[in-house]
Amino acid sequence: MKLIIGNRAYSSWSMRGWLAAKQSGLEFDTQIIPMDTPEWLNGTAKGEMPSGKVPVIWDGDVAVWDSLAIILWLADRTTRDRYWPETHAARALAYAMTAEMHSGFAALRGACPMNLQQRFPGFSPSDAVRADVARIDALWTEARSIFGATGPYLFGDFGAADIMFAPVVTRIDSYGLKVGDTAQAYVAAMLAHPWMAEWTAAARVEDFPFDRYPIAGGVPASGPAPGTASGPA
Ligand SMILES: N[C@@H](CCC(=O)N[C@@H](CS)C(=O)NCC(=O)O)C(=O)O
Repeated sequence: MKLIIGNRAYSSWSMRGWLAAKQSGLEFDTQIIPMDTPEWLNGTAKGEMPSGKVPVIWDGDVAVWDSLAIILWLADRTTRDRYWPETHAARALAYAMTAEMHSGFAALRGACPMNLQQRFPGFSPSDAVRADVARIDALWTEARSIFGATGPYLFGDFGAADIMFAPVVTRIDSYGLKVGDTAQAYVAAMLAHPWMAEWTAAARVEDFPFDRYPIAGGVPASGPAPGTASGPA
């Protein structure tokens, strides 16, 4: 399989596609297509992207684009249990919150683009951003409290819901957004996940010209990657 992604530091959707591919346990190659190059902007770099967007996974001659579709495809290719919790009630919540994440939280997404090369110590969230964060906090707390006994992730074991919320975890960290204790412990667990640490370390040293960033008000997110012994928890 070949996974096509954009800039690791900025492409939240690519992060999901990559985590989904890792979770499959299947062999895959990763191809980075830097965003906003002349070839990206004129479309010539997008020949293998049916929607003109990343991520895309090519499984033989089958293309699957969109991070959620990639999870669904890879769950079919492996087992549903690799991605989704087992009991009906847990699975219902996992499906619903995953879908809510995929189609919602526009205020948070708009105001706090994922950026793994910067932190925003003085960021002041709008009421709309606070409302999105409060809803996410409630969802995470519900999943962790009711279904999270077997491990530190939303439904205990790492799975699709964690993959879908992974970029939000990084935003809470980068923008210093306040969540309750249960959600904060979940953020720490996610940032310490080896795949999150691996992605973040690669994102920190990425050096593609990219005019959309850096974002004003940010400071370099230098130092060890989150999840390492001396990095932020
Ligand atoms: N819903 C899609 C969204 C994919 C998406 O918007 N990707 C962005 C990069 S993060 C993209 O490729 N945008 C095209 C562009 O910037 O030209 C998914 O979940 O994969």
